[in-house]
Amino acid sequence: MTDLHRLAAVLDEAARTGRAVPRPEQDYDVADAYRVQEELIRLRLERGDRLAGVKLGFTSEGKRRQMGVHDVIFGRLPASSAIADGSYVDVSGLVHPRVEPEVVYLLGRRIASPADALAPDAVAAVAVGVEVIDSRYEDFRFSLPDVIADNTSAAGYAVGPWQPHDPSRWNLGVVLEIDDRVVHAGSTGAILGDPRRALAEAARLAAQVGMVLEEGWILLAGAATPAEPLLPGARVRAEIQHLGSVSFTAK
Ligand code: OOG
Repeated sequence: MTDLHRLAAVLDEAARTGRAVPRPEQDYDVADAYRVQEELIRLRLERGDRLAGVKLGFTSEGKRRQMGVHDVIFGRLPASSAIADGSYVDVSGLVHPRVEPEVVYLLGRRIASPADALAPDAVAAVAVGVEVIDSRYEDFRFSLPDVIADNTSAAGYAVGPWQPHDPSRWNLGVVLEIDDRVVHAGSTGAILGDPRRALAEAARLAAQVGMVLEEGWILLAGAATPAEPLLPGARVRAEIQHLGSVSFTAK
């Protein structure tokens, strides 16, 4: 466990300095990786941050193929990494950021078990989002435990205007644009085969690590398309059919 504590400190430092680190040499499993993630988040909360929600990763085939990883993963979203819709975002402190379009759910109740995720008031609203991911590992290369330990590469998230949740609209067109050019297009149906499964999946993974999802938190359901490098000056915009759009500019 000492080594795992050290890994959390190394990843925390890498995120704060924007300097990539080599992958750990030690072997550790997924359960240990979630312990590292918890410790990494504890360090942030100790510095005054709070949790705004959680995220899923590798929920679409496009992302799994891009990264060569095959299981759904779960990460935590510090409130300080929120990006206001329409704002300018300083990306100079990041290592090698990428962006990806997301479906975002607003939780309408506390979810302590996968059964709670099926309650009619579990989702209060839905929005289009953009996640900024930034692996703290050199060359954006990692094993499944490595990326879990690194809080699933989470680095920032922007959420568009909240919309009423209409569960019958689950298979919607998604585009990611950079500088008014479409760089990826897909469908929300690519997320777990149906994005309505995302909340139960998040509840299952949260329960495994002894975590409760709180009312008012957000859930990023995982990118529906591969990720795209984010360079300074880029104007990023994501749109989901019927949900509207969200944008920001990197500086
Ligand atoms: C891990 C994060 C993946 C998603 O939506 O699939 C993710 C990574 O690709 O570095 O957030």
